[in-house]
Amino acid sequence: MSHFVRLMKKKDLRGAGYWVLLDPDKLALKKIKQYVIQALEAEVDCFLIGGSLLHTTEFDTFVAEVKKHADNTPVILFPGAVNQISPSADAILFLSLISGREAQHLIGSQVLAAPLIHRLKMETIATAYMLINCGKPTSAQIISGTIPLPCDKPEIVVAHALAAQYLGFRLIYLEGGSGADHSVPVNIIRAVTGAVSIPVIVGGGIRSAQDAAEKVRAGASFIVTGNILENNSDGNLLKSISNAVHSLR
Ligand code: 1GP
Repeated sequence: MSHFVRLMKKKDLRGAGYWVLLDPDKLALKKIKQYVIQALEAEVDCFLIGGSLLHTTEFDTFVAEVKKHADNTPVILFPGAVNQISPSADAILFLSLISGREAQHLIGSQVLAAPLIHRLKMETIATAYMLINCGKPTSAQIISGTIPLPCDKPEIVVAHALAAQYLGFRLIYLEGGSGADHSVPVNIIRAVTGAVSIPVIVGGGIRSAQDAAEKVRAGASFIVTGNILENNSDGNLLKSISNAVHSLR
């Protein structure tokens, strides 16, 4: 069974999925075991690995270390660039930044990555990635050189989401940006999930169980958090978000 199917089955079972993003630039390698165990104790459904930049020379080691401690929880690449591919991962979100009009992020990087992914026989999950303006300029926006979609124009976001579905993407990712002032507004999520039938991931700026729960109630299939892992050493916040995500619908 593919990892995509496993994630979908788990989501159907638990109401929604809770995914945790591990950014190799933000998390020290020697603390990975502790972070992964904390996340597993919170019963997260998937580990994403990636970031807008890559300062570390130890990307492969980082992914292998996560995989070593992740038990059966999938470890999936969420690459900010072509240099974030590792054979240790279970699968890759094969992203296209469809909120922008910049050819390199729509198709250029994907062409560069494809032969390596083919050689690794890695599972790909075609994901339409959309940046939504959630307050302040984010790393993803600056590094990609693209303008995020306005958060007060749901019809524009819906048009992009529909185009993604018609193009055959398997997932839509609504990204507020790591550390965003506020998370993607629920009216945007409701509008998108009301229009498309493919699952929607929401991430960026989610810092409370209540916020995560609202996203799921609005129709999000998967919730992603990143920053809170390194900022909450006791893991209680992770647990409360996980409970909220898994106890709805
Ligand atoms: C993943 O960018 C997010 O979509 C992570 O955002 O670090 O704000 O949780 P945070």
